[in-house]
Amino acid sequence: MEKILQFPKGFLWGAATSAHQVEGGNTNDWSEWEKKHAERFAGEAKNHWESWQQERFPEMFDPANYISGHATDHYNRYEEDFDIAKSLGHNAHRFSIEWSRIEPEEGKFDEKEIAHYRQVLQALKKRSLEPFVTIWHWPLPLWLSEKGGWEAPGATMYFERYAAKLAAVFKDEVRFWITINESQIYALHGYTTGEWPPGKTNVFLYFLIVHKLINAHKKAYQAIKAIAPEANVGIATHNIYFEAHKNTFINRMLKKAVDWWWNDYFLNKISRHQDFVGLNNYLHNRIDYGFNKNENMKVSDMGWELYPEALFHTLMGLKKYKVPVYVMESGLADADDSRREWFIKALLEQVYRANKSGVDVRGFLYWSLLDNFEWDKGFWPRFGLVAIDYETLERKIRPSARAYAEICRSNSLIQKE
Ligand code: IFM
Repeated sequence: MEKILQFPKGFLWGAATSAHQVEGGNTNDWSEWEKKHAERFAGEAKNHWESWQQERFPEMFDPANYISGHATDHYNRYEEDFDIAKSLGHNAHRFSIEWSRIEPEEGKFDEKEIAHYRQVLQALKKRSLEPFVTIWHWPLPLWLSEKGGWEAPGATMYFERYAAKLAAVFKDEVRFWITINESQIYALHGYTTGEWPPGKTNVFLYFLIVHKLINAHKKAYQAIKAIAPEANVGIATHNIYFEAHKNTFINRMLKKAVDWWWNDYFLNKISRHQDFVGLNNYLHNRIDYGFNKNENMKVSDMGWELYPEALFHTLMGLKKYKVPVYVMESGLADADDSRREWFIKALLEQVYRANKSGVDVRGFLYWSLLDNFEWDKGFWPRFGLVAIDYETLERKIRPSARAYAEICRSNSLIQKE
């Protein structure tokens, strides 16, 4: 038996990227961090990954894997990449603007780079791809990291000024602004585990930075709306489905606590300063008198559980905010493309289910359009609809991308029962 799941008219379909992960040639606090830590990351890989991962991805032992370098050279090849997106039936695309390019020196905006991103936006428009523009997807300009990054007294003001500049120069081209990508993940890795720049392990700073980011979003929201009142402004939140296994009292209480802090705290604080919620969802965390008690029946190359229902539950958790929701990221690392088609279809069944259950989901952006630089993991995880040969920079469309294209083009999914 087959059933056709029809998505709402005007639903936005596409994929996402971020500047530092695909552009190449960036100089910022992340590129400095890479140079300092590449040898260590390569040396530590044997303790971090299971033997099946070490066998399949020996690149993880090579320090070069951890240097973003020319990445996919998307900075120069965006036209070719958008042609591919268009050929795959996409009608939307999410990307980020690199702060260190726009403001390489404190208070000095680079007109050449502004012109570059204008061309990027025009290239999207020419192909009828609706841009979703992320203002900040993690790296900081060197001048700001030298002042202490988000700890610097003026950090919120610097961000507001940068966001206002983007709104002023691109107000006619951009309808959807995402101020901050995954504040939770940034604060966690930068300030508690110390795995990411600035490499701090200080819980006090962690809470301080979360609150600075809340403030930064609110200020940027107000600045953008003052310049472009019609613009839609929100964040991309990294929400996790915390499941209280067997519904016991203790598991329910643990779930309540982590939902409150991880999934809802930031969104509650900005609830009067958002026109939509952007959801990034990858994770399910089963609570059974402790966290991460997942069954892991199916996993991605990174060992993350493939549990599509997590997307339904995280979407349902956003209903209370009473604004439209866009899935800004969901996807998997799957180098041999053996699970991607199944996973995308299973995710979309959950989006459909959430829509039917009253969540106003208006778009789905797969992570990612291209294979890219996965931060401290480097290049070996392959998230792309399009495979990149990092030697030749040749692009190859994966079969799963063609299956996703049929869904995008028909605005529907055939469900086999
Ligand atoms: O690659 C990242 C992206 O930068 C933010 N969201 C999660 C993705 C996969 O880890």
